[in-house]
Amino acid sequence: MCMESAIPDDARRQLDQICLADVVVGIPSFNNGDTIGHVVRTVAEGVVKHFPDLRPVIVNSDGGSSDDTRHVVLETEVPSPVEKVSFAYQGIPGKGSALRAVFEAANRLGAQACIVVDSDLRSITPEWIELLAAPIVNEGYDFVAPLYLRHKHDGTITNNIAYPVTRALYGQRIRQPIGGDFGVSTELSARYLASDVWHSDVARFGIDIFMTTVAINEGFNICQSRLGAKIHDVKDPAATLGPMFVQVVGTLFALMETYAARWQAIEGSQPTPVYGKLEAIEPEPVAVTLRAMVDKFRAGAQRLYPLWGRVLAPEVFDEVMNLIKLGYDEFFFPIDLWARVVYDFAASYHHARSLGVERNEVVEGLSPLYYGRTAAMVADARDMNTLQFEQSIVESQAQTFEARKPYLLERWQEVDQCFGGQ
Ligand SMILES: Nc1nc2c(ncn2[C@@H]2O[C@H](COP(=O)(O)OP(=O)(O)O)[C@@H](O)[C@H]2O)c(=O)[nH]1
Ligand SMILES: [Mg+2]
Repeated sequence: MCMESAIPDDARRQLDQICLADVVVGIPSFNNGDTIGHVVRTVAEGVVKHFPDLRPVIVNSDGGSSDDTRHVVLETEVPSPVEKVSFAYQGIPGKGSALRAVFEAANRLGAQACIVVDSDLRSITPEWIELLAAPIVNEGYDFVAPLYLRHKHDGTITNNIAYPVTRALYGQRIRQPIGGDFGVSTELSARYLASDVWHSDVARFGIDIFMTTVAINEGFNICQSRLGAKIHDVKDPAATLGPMFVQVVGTLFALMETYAARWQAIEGSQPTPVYGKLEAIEPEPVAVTLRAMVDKFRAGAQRLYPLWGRVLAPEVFDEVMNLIKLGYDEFFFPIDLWARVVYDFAASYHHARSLGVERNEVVEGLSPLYYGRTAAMVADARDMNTLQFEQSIVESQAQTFEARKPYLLERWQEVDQCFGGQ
């Protein structure tokens, strides 16, 4: 196990001077100078307002920003008794390494709760602090996942993969398994730190799915907290989500190996307790370029059809190849086909060696199909508001993934038999 510290020496000394904290609020950052000041101010206001008797420390764990992010954090005034620490973490560059340092700081300070919020948030309010920390501090939960209203074009990796697959595999409905804003107990953050995963994609954007999956499978108490709307610096999936997709899905598939015995025994799913009140708000619109996503799907098909031919079941392959002939205006990608595609890729990741493919090739090979499914989802949701989208698309897709779980089991075992297993 690798035990080196993710916190540089001078920051460790600073933490040792602070000595103790009850609640640590971690803020990972990488070039967020424009937005992080608001996040720091709001966090400080929230802890003082909602937990006046607790000792709070804000920990900014930065990825070596080239803008003024850390300067802004250090210059932002916070009320007493809030303490602030800002450092450039040590380790593989990525959000996961940033959080590793946050967890280490929380454990070093003996904090009973560690909450984390993103540095590009514009919709954060002081109440978020209460909503993320109170279930841990007052009610004994170990993991508080966020529950927010996001625009239908935001969170496409969540909606099309992370949520439906996590729910179908592990039987727990956590709507935002890679949300980014969350709370953890000391026991759970210590469990994360003890895992030998910090040289994998968990050190990057695999961190969120890792945290959620471990919390579910290692018997920790989980709830979701309603935070209202998530408004942050948005990314057009076609332009910027490629590396994140590979890191999230690679980690999701790797964890299917770890917890194979558990998910194979689970049928159906159960709701996760919810904390906080439902607010009726429409999140800010997020622009996406549907054509660019269809183009990525078509280009992927041209480049990757030999891989897709190995990974996909023959009838699934044929159905997918029929989609490349569709024009932009008629483009679709049925949910049931998408579920079988994802399950074929998950099973092929498991059996990569027997199939003569690399695991990372399998994960990367799914990415253009995700663009295809996302384009179709955007088209299907054209006239829908957030709630309609939630019910007609997200929920029904998640149900399809559950209903199709026998297909995954069959594919997982079928290849085992063909190739004698691994
Ligand atoms: N330290 C560090 N933080 C990062 C890195 N990449 C992203 N983050 C932080 O992680 C949070 C989420 O990143 P973001 O790009 O907004 O992802 P998304 O909102 O989940 O799509 C933000 O606070 C970022 O500043 C990185 O490489 N290093
Ligand atoms: Mg963001």
